[in-house]
Amino acid sequence: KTVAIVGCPFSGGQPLRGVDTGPIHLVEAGLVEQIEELEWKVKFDGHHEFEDVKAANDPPIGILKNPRLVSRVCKAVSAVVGQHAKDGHLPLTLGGDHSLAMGTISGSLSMYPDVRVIWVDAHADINTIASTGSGNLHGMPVSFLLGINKRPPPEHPNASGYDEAMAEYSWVKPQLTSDRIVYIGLRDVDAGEKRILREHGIKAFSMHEIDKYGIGRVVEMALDHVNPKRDKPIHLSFDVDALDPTVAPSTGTPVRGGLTYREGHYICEAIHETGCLVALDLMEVNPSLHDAVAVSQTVAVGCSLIRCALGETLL
Ligand code: DIR
Ligand code: MN
Ligand code: MN
Ligand code: MN
Repeated sequence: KTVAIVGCPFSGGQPLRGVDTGPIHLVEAGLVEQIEELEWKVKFDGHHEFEDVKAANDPPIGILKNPRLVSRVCKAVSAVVGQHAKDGHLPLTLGGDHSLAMGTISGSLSMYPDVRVIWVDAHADINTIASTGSGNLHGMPVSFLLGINKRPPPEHPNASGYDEAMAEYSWVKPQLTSDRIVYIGLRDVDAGEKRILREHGIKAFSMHEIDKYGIGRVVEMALDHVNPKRDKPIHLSFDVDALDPTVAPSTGTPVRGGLTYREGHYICEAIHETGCLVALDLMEVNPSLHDAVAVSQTVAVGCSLIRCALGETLL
């Protein structure tokens, strides 16, 4: 049993600096030692350096920001995560912003073509080239993984850039299918994203369903949807902003009304219990936001979620 930590100090998928220091803070808080206590071997050779993939000239494509940088970083992350998976390790990717999941999930798919994705987030991150309002690629990774980017109409701001953007992201094999991803924790979904979720029949458990059924039943229903026999590999992509901002304040796009401390942990514990977890992402910790107390609280909860997904139990 080996966890391979992939530290990704990267912020190019969104406008706020600081999220690139998330992985450094998580490791400095003692994450490696904490995972070792759970009887995993831990492989960590320092944080990823993306200098070699930095595009010299990276003007927006339409309204997409840092499009070449995000693409190249994610492509590099995909190769690293894919290699760890092939080595038989469990890749644990520390973000960094959530655009990185294009890389991590592509990497998982290269080893496990039938991987199931559980996406825990306040946001659906499924905007397309045609639907994005912000042009921030951390709001878009799922659309590339699903291969649902259609050409926008000619009057659209991204219309003229469509071919260039699709060429830049052509390395992302659209291998994920809409029945193999499930969301938990949503509460800030753009109108265009709601349409996409409906159009593709993508299962999502928002905070409304969590209030209605409780987190226990929601996780069970989510697993029943993507993994009814509990025999398929699972990639858990956890955006720390799924948690309520009172629990995880230091993140770039906090949204009120989120998961409680226990609800977040329960998700990780229940996924561990399936025995199907093959890859884990912990994303969007931004240690430059709010005071030192908020930062250490957010970093600590990030470490704690990771430990639970890797088998820490209460008893
Ligand atoms: C919004 C916000 N849907 C966008 N997305 C965020 O920019 O596409 N994702 N914050 O994490
Ligand atoms: Mn390895
Ligand atoms: Mn996200
Ligand atoms: Mn989010």
